Amino acid sequence: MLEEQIKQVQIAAQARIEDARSMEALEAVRVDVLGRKGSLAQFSKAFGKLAPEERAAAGKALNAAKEALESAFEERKRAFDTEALNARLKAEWIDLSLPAPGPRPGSLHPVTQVQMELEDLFTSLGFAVLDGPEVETEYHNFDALNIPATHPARDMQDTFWLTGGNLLRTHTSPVQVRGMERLGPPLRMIAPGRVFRNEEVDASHEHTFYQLEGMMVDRNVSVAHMLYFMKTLLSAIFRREVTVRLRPGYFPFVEPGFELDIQCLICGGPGCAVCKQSGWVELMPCGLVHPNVLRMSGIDPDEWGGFAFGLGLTRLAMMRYGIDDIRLFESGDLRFLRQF
Ligand code: 2NL
Repeated sequence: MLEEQIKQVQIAAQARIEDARSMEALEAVRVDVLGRKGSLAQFSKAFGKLAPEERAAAGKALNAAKEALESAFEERKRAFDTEALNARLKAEWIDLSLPAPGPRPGSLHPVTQVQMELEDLFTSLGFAVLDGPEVETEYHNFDALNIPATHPARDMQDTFWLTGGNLLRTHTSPVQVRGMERLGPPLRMIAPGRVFRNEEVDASHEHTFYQLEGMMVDRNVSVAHMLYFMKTLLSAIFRREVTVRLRPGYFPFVEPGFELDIQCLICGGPGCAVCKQSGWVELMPCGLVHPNVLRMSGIDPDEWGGFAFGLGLTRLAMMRYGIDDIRLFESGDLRFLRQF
């Protein structure tokens, strides 16, 4: 019986498809069974000898076998394709999180990062960013700032004096003196940079550190303007509203002078180790520019006034990144630097 034979061939072929262990083996089965000279094709030849009603039934069986085998073949082929793809994915994957070959990319020093962020902020508020020499004259570092010759900052203990009377600047104020001389009023400027003091070095004292001073000179500048700018600045630095208070503070170049404190960001007021149980952290000396300082740099204090402030960039970086030893900043230790 032809239909029975077709069924037998189909079952045998199905088993061979299942058993095929490679794409090549599978293809060989396909040629044997479904090919032009394959076993199914042989059946068609035998159809001529059949009676018409038998032929119809046999044809139906043959088509069914062909369809079943073709889809079995396709299914097996898909399994091989998936297997091959999985093998490639396993063999050829690359870890994109690995460092690229070649020299390792560097990173900016943490103080530089804080400095650049503040430069962007002040630029957006209309301040010019000024630079100046690290070797200064006694006049620009002290006299022009109303710092009298008897002031302790002038002592050998505090200042690196150079032979010939110049010195390593002890603050970036002389950059602002030069700014006032050159720009004239009205003006808004900041002076970020490296400063030097003859300190006994320990975990919280360095001979070399970074400051950012700023100043605005215009008509009718008051403590209210100063407070507005300081609060804007501090919210940007700490990325949230901060509560501030002003205490009187003495600096020869401002009058009145203040210490600006912020409410402790760790405990929020009640007191903790960071704020030494006071609830406040001293952050920014500031004040209205002393009339003598304006006058010495060619600005008429009867017409113009200004506020000025100082900010320790190194100290700010320590607060931001939780660094507890100031000596790390100038150490050049790559294990430290690579963390930023
Ligand atoms: C500091 C810095 C302050 C200033 C710095 C300043 C500069 C000029 C005129 C007036 Cl040219 N003021 N700078 C003002 C207030 C505070 O602090 O190192 N304090 C310990």
